[in-house]
Amino acid sequence: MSISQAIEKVEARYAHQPEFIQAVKEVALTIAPLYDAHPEYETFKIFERLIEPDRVIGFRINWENDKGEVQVNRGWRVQFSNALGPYKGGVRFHPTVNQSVLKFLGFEQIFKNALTGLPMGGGKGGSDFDPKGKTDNEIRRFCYAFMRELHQYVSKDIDVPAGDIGVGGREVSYMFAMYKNLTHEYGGVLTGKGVGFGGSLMRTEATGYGAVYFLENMLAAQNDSMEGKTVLVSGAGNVSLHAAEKANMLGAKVITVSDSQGTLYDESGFDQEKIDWLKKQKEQSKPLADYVEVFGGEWLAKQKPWKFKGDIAIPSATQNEVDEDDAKLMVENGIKYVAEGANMPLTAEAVDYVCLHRVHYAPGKAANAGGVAVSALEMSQNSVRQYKTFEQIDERLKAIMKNIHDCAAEASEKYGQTDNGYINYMAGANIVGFKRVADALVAYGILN
Ligand code: NDP
Ligand code: 2IT
Repeated sequence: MSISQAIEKVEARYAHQPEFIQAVKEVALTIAPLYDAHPEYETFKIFERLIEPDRVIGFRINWENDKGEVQVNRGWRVQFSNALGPYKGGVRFHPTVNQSVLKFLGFEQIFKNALTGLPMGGGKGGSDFDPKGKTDNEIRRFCYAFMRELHQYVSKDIDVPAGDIGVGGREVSYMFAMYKNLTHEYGGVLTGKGVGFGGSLMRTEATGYGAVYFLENMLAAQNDSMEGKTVLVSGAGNVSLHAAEKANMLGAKVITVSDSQGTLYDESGFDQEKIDWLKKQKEQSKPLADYVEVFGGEWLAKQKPWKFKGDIAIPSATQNEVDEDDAKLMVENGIKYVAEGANMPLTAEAVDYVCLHRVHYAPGKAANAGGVAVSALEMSQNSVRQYKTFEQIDERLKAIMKNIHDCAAEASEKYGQTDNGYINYMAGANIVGFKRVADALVAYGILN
């Protein structure tokens, strides 16, 4: 079955899973030069195999709210591919979670994890549980109930979940506690654990910092740097605020963050004091809009950040947050670099638009791989039962992000995707990630 036939099959079989189709098509349409150069991939039906997860585990989660009322949610774990290591990927708690979203995330995770060069397969999990407005007791009861189901399917050598939207250090700790309670095993089953009971230093910062390290490499490839650049960030969660923090540390000026309620604009830029305030505010689930009373700036209810002028955009909230109209605004407003902090924040049309206008574009599976890379470092620290310093992890993270950048850039050149100095990071990253997984699958024969 050719790649185009495989796409047709996915479209017919999973017509009700648009995000999954979108993620599959992006990979399919960019790996053709690699596929053509490796006839064994077709013989072994590698693409056809990789678009079907090893398994999708679904379950029901019963839990009790503070009023003692029984609540019912749905949960899943998509174990996509363990060709390169244990299934690895985050857990998302958000009302929009469904199988399409988790399959797109799990599919991308296979290639992202391969790009890190560390031994991890790809997976993703989550629930349609909405953490908004829930008390700490309710979050705890939900996390316990979620892991009561999930624990049967995961372990440090089988499948290692972590955080994602709606799941941070607090939730991982509750889930880890339940896993330990049920299995009597104190190991590296989840990453993003608290530092002091198995967590790695820098895991919290890793995705946002890593995205900015990736940007530094993109800029360096154009003889440019972060210094003095104006940056638009979307989202105000873990990835966004750490991306803003690192960009600020490197001398750039971040003028926007946002959340599901709107955009916060501060033309003087978010310095460390303001970022610390934002972190605290979001941690307490309080409105971003309160910022204006404390520091000034402007709150734009129900608006996105892309109407402002800038050099760099780091969309870091959620999938498909940037549509073609937003991409047009970015180009009009002078954006020259887009690094995806979130997974698939640009629609396919938005990607086409920015690339057509020669905006340097780093897809999430390359730019936001720093989080899962430090998760892999957490797994290895758990295995040897020794911990590295913040500086040691930071050095590793920088080296990993540089390596991902350089491998993607080289593949773009090698497979004829670089056009007059314009590097196609999407094609490069997909080719490198896909090749690593495909070569392992060919070596295994037809198992996996
Ligand atoms: P958080 O839960 O910490 O923050 C999510 C942020 O995005 C919040 O500001 C939230 O706003 C906003 N947001 C979420 N959904 C929507 C929506 N439907 N519309 C508008 N805004 C929305 O999540 P993370 O920072 O961890 O994750 C952000 C993105 O980064 C996701 O795509 C995730 O998959 C990706 N990612 C995360 C990694 C990690 O290590 N955490 C690693 C790699 C990628 P509000 O607070 O109002 O809900
Ligand atoms: O999308 C992602 O890479 C994550 N949410 C982090 C996954 C992980 O296992 O650290």
